[in-house]
Amino acid sequence: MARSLVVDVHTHLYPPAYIELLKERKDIPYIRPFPPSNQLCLCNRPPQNSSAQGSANGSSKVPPGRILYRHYYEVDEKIAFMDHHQIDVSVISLGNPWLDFMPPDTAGDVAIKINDETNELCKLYPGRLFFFGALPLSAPESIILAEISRLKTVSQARGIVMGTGGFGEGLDDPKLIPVYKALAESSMPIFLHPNYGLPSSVWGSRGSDYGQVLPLSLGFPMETTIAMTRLFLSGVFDTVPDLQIIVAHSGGCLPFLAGRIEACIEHDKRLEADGKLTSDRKTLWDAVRNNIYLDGVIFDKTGLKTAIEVAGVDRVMFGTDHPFFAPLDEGKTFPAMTVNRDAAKEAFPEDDTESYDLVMGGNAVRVLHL
Ligand code: 5CU
Repeated sequence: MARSLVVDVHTHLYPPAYIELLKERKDIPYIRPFPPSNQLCLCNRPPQNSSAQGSANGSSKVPPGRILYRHYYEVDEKIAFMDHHQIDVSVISLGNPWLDFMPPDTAGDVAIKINDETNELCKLYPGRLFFFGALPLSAPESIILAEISRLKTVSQARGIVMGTGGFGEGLDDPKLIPVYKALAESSMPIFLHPNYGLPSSVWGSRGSDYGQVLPLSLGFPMETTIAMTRLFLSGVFDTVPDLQIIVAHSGGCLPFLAGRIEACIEHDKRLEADGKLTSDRKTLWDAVRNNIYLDGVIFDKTGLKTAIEVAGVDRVMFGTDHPFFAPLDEGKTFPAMTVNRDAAKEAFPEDDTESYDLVMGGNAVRVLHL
């Protein structure tokens, strides 16, 4: 029997133009070597502990950020990874922090350059590569809206990728409504991904002893959870009912905490006084089943089953987070692929291949028109 398509919706590529941009920078995000090593490192997010700060000053054994291996920027490495892991199609996205740091006057042109370059890379492998475009969020609104309408005509684009910062005030910022409306009208989903984590004080004075574990395993998902909860509370899904968001890392803690968030809403005097607790209000459960998709990058069947139970089997999509989570032994097989695939296998009874196929690719093909 023919194997169903496997689609990876959470997989990053920093195209060459972006790499060049980061090499020219002195502030994070940047790319540079940390002597005595001459290997280039990608420092893409603020250091969240003193060890990262120390190594940025050259005083730690572990260089900050990630060593910039070819698989971060070479499209043939992406295809080799896909072939090795039997991934048929990838919807690539620029990795964090996207274009968040760009000066307002150049962000628009850089977005066009990066998006067009990514589109050309995708076209080299017909049927196998699509992408989520990057938006020039620091530019004036007219430039952002122009890039959304342009992306609609770019052959391999299937939505946009963005972080939780928005214009700097988070995703519940009313100034973002025109952007959300334009995306909804263009049927372009947002792939929402974290970058900034939580304030480093949260990790305590010994946080650096644990490498990147705390910011990556807890900071990233909590950042996403808080951003999505604020977005929901602001009523964006009422104002823009067709907005669709694919949330990274299975929605952070959103599936697990949805009941508690709802209970807090139902017991809130301020929301009641503001007339927000009407019987026909859109609940978080409604939003998760109508506006939100979750990727499957959660690394275990327990989290994945919760995501599927909360969002529905038709709203969860497999991902790998490649090239991040590279094996420490530099081997070819990425556990980030096999563990997430196995979680999907274990989430369903063995004979329920239909559900497995939906999560592994069917949902992405349907939703993203692949
Ligand atoms: O491991 C990391 O640093 C990251 C990152 O920065 N971005 C991402 O998408 N995954 C892992």
